[in-house]
Amino acid sequence: MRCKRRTQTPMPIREIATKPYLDQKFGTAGLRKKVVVFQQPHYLENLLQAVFDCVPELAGQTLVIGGDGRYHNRDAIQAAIAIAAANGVARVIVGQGGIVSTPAVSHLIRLRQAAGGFVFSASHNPAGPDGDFGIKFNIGNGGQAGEALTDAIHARTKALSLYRIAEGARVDLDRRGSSRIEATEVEVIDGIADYAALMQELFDFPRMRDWFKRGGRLVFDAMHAVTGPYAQRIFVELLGAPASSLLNATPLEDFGGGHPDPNLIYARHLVELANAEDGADLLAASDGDGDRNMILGRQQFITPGDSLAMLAAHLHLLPGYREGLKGIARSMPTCRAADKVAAALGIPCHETPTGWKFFCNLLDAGQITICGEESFGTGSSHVREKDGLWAVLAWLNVLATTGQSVRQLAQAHWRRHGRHYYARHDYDELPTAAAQSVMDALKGRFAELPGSRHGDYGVTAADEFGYLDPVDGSQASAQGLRIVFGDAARIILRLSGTGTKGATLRVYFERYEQAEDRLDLDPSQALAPLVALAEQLLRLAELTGRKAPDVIT
Ligand code: VG1
Ligand code: CO
Repeated sequence: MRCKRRTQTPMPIREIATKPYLDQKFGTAGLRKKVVVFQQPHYLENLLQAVFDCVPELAGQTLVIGGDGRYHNRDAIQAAIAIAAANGVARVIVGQGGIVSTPAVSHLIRLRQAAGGFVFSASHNPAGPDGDFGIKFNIGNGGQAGEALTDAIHARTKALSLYRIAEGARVDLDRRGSSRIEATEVEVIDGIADYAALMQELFDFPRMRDWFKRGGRLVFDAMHAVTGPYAQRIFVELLGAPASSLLNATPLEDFGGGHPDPNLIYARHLVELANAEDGADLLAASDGDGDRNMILGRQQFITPGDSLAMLAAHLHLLPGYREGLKGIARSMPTCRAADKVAAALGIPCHETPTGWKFFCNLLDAGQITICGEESFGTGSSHVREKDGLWAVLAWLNVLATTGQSVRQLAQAHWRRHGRHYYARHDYDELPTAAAQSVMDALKGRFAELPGSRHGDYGVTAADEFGYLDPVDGSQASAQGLRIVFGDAARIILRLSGTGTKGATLRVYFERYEQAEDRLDLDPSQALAPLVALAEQLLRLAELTGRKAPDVIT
């Protein structure tokens, strides 16, 4: 038996005094704050200690750590390793350079049977010294901690007076290999390889290689965030796409000053490329931490809700999904296109609150195979996070397998299932009271609205969405307000849970059309009557003082 030296360690484990923090509450996806907030002495340490206190099984087990490469990523990772070591974690697995995308962290947790993982990211929120930072904590199934746990962590952060840390511990994040801090083994790994291997199990790589050989053209924009190296490995090295297929593929600490949010505003240049005469066959982008995706084809933007529905309709053609789909889920504000596909396939379609964590129980219980959100999130049972590159590969595989273009696939889909025109209007950085007043005013009209008519639309229901998890019976209340006009349309209102300044009000519009001559309308014109109606019903200009939304996606 080997004898462990326990005294005179070079990196003593210290208990350091901290004050309780009151603002460490997790939102829709982790905790997000300005970088300067995270840079306060003991702030991150306090939060991490609260996690270790609330998840005692991390001691003696494996912890995965990754991040999106943004400013403060490396410092946060060093702190997390030192605190993990002081809290008895047996093994820390961290991505080289601190780079691991959110879906790849989810996969690593599952692959290495870790007890949990940290993702340091504020997703698409701008980065840099004046930007945002964030942390997500994922549990052993690879999914984000649920509300019961994050509430317990929050309670703990408000009570802590000490945290434990292996003082002075520093790991060379750029060199792959193992080292030790006290009794903890720290493994710096290639954060791309295991994820790329998983994609090769799910998708038909030879067929996609062939698609490129036959002249198929892809443009993928990594927006200077985490997916650059993944795209390089998968599209260029494994699939043989020309290197010129990739835009902004080097991760930068400030994301190049940009806003890596793949949508019609922040990835506008892709829309222009798609509309160009000689546009590529598939154009796509991902966000800061690699979990979102935007899909376009030549002359055709695919809304996230349509992407979910169209992928659901074709998924059985792809190697990892030959057995067919068990079920589909979408977040409540996501358009109901997926419901039509589920009905046609004779499988259930679940409606969940916003935030990927609500899909995880359904995925774990084997009740769904694919799920998605209107916010450019799509994913499947392969991990417990939404997965941007997965969605791009799924589309690529569908194109390669069917031989059809994105536009042909979309049009055939709408002819069969009808089309859901869709848009989201965001009012950013509102005073909290103004945002709340819009919500309250609508709630105040819930009794009178059902049965009322407004132009072409009759209200069939007006309510606040709540969710009863069919797997564990947990409940989530106050998950958004809905005005439902039967199958024809919906207007939905929610307050964001990811912002770092003021309140963000989101208004979602959905209009369904089945008539052959209404399948190819200009989306913003198709939605104009509903937008006008919302202005009347919600008094947005009056209550917010804003003439128009800040962002339309
Ligand atoms: C937004 C989106 C939601 C998404 C969440 C996290 O939340 O609406 O659909 O799951 O961001 O996305 P909210 O509460 O601001 O509406 V991301 O790419 O973390 O990581
Ligand atoms: Co994200």
